Amino acid sequence: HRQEDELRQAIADERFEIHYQPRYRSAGLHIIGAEALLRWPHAERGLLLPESFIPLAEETGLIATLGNWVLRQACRDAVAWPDGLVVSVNLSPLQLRHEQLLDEVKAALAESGLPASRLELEITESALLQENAGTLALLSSLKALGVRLAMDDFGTGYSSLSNLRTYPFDVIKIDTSFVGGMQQNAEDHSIVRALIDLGRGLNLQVTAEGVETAEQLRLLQADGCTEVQGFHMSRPLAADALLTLLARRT
Ligand code: G
Ligand code: G
Ligand code: MN
Ligand code: NA
Repeated sequence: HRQEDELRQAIADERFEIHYQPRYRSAGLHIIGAEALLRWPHAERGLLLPESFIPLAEETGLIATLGNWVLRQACRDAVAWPDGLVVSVNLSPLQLRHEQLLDEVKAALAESGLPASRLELEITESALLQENAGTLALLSSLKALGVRLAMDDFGTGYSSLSNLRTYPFDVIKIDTSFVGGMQQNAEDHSIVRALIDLGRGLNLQVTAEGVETAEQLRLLQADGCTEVQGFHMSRPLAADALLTLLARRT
């Protein structure tokens, strides 16, 4: 239980950081928002990435408290950004099972003063595995608040197109793995194009994630992908570094 105790203590002491990866409109590469990515600066082990502690947080139920901290901190940070920029927060599937999520989102918006339209919640399809009336009601209530909903890692895992019909998503985020392969691999490029067309047909925004090269960006622009995110434009940045970048741009 040593790791669990350590995680519990770090949550109690709020010893986490959020890094923000800018998201851009493909045409002109204007920043339109940023994705909140959780980091744990650890005294002995360095800056820990989510995959090294989110699973433990999920197993122990600590994700509820940690996820709520991320939500509140991301809203507080995003209020300082130029008007209209959207902050995207990743939700664990377990957070969608908790009835208090709706109230926590309302509270995070109210206490920060961030307009609901500037908060986007990213959900992976594993969260939607069991058709669940509670999940649909929750997502509909979040949507009714004015929050945006993004389907994350689209095309991987348990993808089902019916999720796009059932749930009120605003955005599809095309998974890094397809974007990473599109330059060398005709199949990956075909999948990316199909997802872009699907988004257009369903009136959803499409964000391509994991854009690492100028050529990938060019292909995505040519294919009509409206939004891009990735190391080619910017790595995830500490909150103050993002503010510096935004100040230089506006
Ligand atoms: O940069 P990156 O290594 O941060 O993110 C790795 C994974 O961790 C991604 O799948 C991302 O969705 C997830 N992740 C990042 N931040 C959070 C968070 O605050 N909550 C949850 N549940 N997942 C996160
Ligand atoms: O939430 P999601 O699973 O989409 O998490 C995004 C992940 O992708 C994070 O771990 C983030 O650091 C990572 N990422 C962001 N941009 C790039 C990129 O250009 N290339 C790769 N390989 N990963 C990226
Ligand atoms: Mn994400
Ligand atoms: Na993703």
